[in-house]
Amino acid sequence: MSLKFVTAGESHGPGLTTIVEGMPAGLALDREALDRDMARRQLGHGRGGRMKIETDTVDIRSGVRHGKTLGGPIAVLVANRDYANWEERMNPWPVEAEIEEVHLPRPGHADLVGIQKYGHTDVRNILERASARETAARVAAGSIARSFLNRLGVTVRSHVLQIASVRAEVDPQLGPEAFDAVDEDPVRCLDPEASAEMVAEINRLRKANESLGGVFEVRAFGLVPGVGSHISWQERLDGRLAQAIGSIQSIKGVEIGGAWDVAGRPGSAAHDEIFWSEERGYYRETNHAGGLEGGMTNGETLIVRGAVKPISTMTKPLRSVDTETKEPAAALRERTDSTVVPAAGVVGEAMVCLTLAAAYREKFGGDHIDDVLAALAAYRERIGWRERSGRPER
Ligand code: EPS
Repeated sequence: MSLKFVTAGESHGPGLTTIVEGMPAGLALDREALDRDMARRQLGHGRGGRMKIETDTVDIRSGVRHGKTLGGPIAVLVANRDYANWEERMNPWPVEAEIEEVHLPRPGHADLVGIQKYGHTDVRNILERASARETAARVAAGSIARSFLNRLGVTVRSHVLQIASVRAEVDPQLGPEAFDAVDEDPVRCLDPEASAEMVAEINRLRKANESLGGVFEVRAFGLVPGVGSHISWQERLDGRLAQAIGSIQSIKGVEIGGAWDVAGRPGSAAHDEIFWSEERGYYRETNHAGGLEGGMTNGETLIVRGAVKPISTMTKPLRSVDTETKEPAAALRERTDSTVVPAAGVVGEAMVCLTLAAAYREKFGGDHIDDVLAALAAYRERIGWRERSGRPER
């Protein structure tokens, strides 16, 4: 059994679509919980005017009946309300009006390489699909995956570690409950002092027409050991997570656990020593590995981070070239966000949920959710696994 998902849609087209295939039957989905994830992706100080236009919700078109999955592909639509303002420019069919082409590629965006590769003259044919608007569809799919994981006792959370040069101090041992109020913080940061500095930095750099990058962290609690595998490169969960996080728009780096720090330590200070007690079974007192050893979960909290580059649409555009005249020109200047790091954390959660859900589907199989739960219980019994901090919510 495998879990797959695909997204379709352009930023200013009629809407986004995702199809999630491989969910077991009988899984309860909560419409409000799905819409809550959609709204969480729209949060964060530093977003632009577009977020005032959109109120993203999931419109389920197949695969679910009376709130439970049927076992078939689940199709979800997310409407683009802004399409009303773009109906001529983005219409799937020919229109009467003369539509001006975009010829000013932005450094850092897909614009220039995209028109070369796909043979377009209009940069809009590239930027519409390359846009991070697509992440709304990923979050819809990820929220379905999250519902599945929650039933298996797995909780996935995120927070912002850094915006521009401001870095938060966050205890690596925090449990899932520490994240309960993170969405109430303007930049989804757990360190109030750093949060205030991040907001000030966004305000300062926004006035200077700058965009800002940063780092988010995703943690998954309640995982059993042995999800993923050491036996082949495709099955190594660290590699799969790196691909999933690295595929998010604007991500330029992925870190598992404290990887960049660990790289500079001697071996004796880099690994998580193994202990055993009657009450806890096997456990560790540190988690430098970020919950992964040999491409498999080891039962500790999974920790994965994404480095987000500053958004490449600039209000004070960088130098570029007009692709028609080949003359020097300022890059395209469009309405934009100053920073998306808080939202990127929510997208990171979605990608981690989808990756973990896929690995759980492969390991435990099952056509009905009760089959999955029975297989999981039998496995936990076999390895003598004790309950950990995951907290089923819905
Ligand atoms: C984006 C540009 C902005 C963002 C958009 C991603 O869109 P617009 O040009 O319409 O203002 O708001 O993100 C979203 C719409 C979203 O839902 O996250 C880009 O160029 O990538």
